[in-house]
Amino acid sequence: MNRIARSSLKTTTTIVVVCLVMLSGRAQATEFDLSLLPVISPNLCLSCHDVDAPTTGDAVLNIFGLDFLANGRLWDSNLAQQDSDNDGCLNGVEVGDSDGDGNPDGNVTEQAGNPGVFDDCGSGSLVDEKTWGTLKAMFDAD
Ligand SMILES: [Ca+2]
Ligand SMILES: [Ca+2]
Ligand SMILES: [Ca+2]
Repeated sequence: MNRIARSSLKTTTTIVVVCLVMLSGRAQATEFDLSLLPVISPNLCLSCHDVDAPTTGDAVLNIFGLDFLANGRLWDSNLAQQDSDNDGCLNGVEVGDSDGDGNPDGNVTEQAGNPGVFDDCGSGSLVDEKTWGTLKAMFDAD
C-alpha cells in the first residue's frame, strides 16, 4: 500500500470510529449533559437542541449546544460569559448562573431565556450583565 492510500484508510477509519462513538449512547449523553446545567427549567432539552425530545436521528444542536460541545461539554465561567445566540444576554444570565460556577444565581429556579434561541431574556444591557458577572466573579474569588 502506498503512503497516500494508507493515509486515506487511516482517515476513513478515524471518521468511522468518531461516528460510532457519537451514535452510541447519544440520548444518555444528552441527559448527562443536561444535568451539568445548574438551571434547566423550562427549556430542558431545548436549551441545547432544536427539538424538545431529541433522539439519535434528530438531536440537532442549537447554537448554544454547539458552543457547549466546543467548550468540551462543560458548563463553566467561559461558557457563561459568551452570548451564543447573540441576543444581548450572556449565556450565564439566560441559564440563571451568571458566573458559571454551577450554582444558580440566588434562588433562581427558571432560566431567564433560552441560551440557544434569540429571545427576550429580560431587561438590562449586555454591558450591565458583563459588569455584574465580573463583579460577582471578583467576590466569588475571595
Ligand atoms: Ca444569549
Ligand atoms: Ca453561580
Ligand atoms: Ca436567548
